[in-house]
Amino acid sequence: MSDRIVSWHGSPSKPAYVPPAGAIDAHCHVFGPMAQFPFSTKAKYVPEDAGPDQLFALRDHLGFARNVIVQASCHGTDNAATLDAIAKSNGKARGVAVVDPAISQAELTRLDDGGIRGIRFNFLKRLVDDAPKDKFLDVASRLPKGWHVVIYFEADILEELRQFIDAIPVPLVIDHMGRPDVSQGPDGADLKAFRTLLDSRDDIWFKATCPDRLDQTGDPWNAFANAIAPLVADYQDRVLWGTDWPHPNMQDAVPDDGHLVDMIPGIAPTKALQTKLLVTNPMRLYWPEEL
Ligand code: 0GY
Repeated sequence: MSDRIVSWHGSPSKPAYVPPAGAIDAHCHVFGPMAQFPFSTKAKYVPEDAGPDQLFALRDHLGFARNVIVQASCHGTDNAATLDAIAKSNGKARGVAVVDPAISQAELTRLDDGGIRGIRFNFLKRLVDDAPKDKFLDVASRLPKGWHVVIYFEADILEELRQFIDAIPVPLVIDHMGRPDVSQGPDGADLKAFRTLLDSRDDIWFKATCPDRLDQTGDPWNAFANAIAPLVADYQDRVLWGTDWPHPNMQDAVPDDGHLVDMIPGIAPTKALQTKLLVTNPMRLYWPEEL
C-alpha cells in the first residue's frame, strides 16, 4: 500500500455562498503528478497526486474563475509542476515559485514567461531545512519587474524577522497572516504585532487564509472569523483569500472546501469587501495588465 498522504476532501460540498464573477483562489498548490514531476528528495511529506485537472475541477465546483498556484515545499526548487499547471490553465492561473537563491537572471525570465509573479520564502522548520536570509535578500533584489515576495512564518518569529522583512525591496505577501493564535481574538498580541508590521509599509499584503490550520474550534471556524474580520476591514486593499487546496499536512483534519468558501462572508460581510478580497486585490497583484 502507498504511504503517500491524502490531505484533501474527496467530495467537498457545493458552497451556498456564490463568489463574485472573476473570483480568484489566491493560495493553492499542485502535487505532481509524481510520475511526471517527482517530489524533492528533501520533501518533508510525500503526498498523493493532486494535479491541475483536480485543481481546475475544484475551482469550477466552488464558483471560482482563476487560481494562484504557490509552489509547495514537497517540490523543492523545481517549479516544473507549478509551471505545467499554469500552462494548462488557459491563462486562468499564475504562480509563485520557490527558487534556489543563486538562480540566474535567464531562469527568472523563463519563470516570468511561464506565469510566475513572485517567489516564496518559507521559514517553517518542519517544511524546509534552511532559510538563508542574506541569500534571500540578494535574489529579492533582482526579481523581474512586477514580482513580489511571499513569506511564510509563524507568529513567534515575527519579531526576529523584522529586520529582514524591512530590507525586502519589493512588495510582500504574508501567508496566513503569519499564523496568529486566533483564540486571542482580534486584539490579541499576535494580531496586534501583525498590524504593527502592516502599518510599517503600505506594500505588505496578506492572505486571510487557513481557518482550518489556525482555529482549533474547527468548522465553521467562528474564532477565526471573529479575529480576522476586523483585519480584513481595516486593510481591505491588501488582503487576499485562498483555499490552500490540497491542504498540505492537514490529513488529520481535512477541511471541506465548500465550507471554507461558505465562511468568506464571515470575514468579509459586504459585497464591496468580497469583491476586493476575491477579485480586485488579486487581479492587481497577479493580472495587473488586465485592469
Ligand atoms: C500551506 C501550508 C503548509 C505547507 C506548505 O509548501 C508547503 O508545503 O505551504 C503547511 O504545512 O503549513 O500554505 O500550504
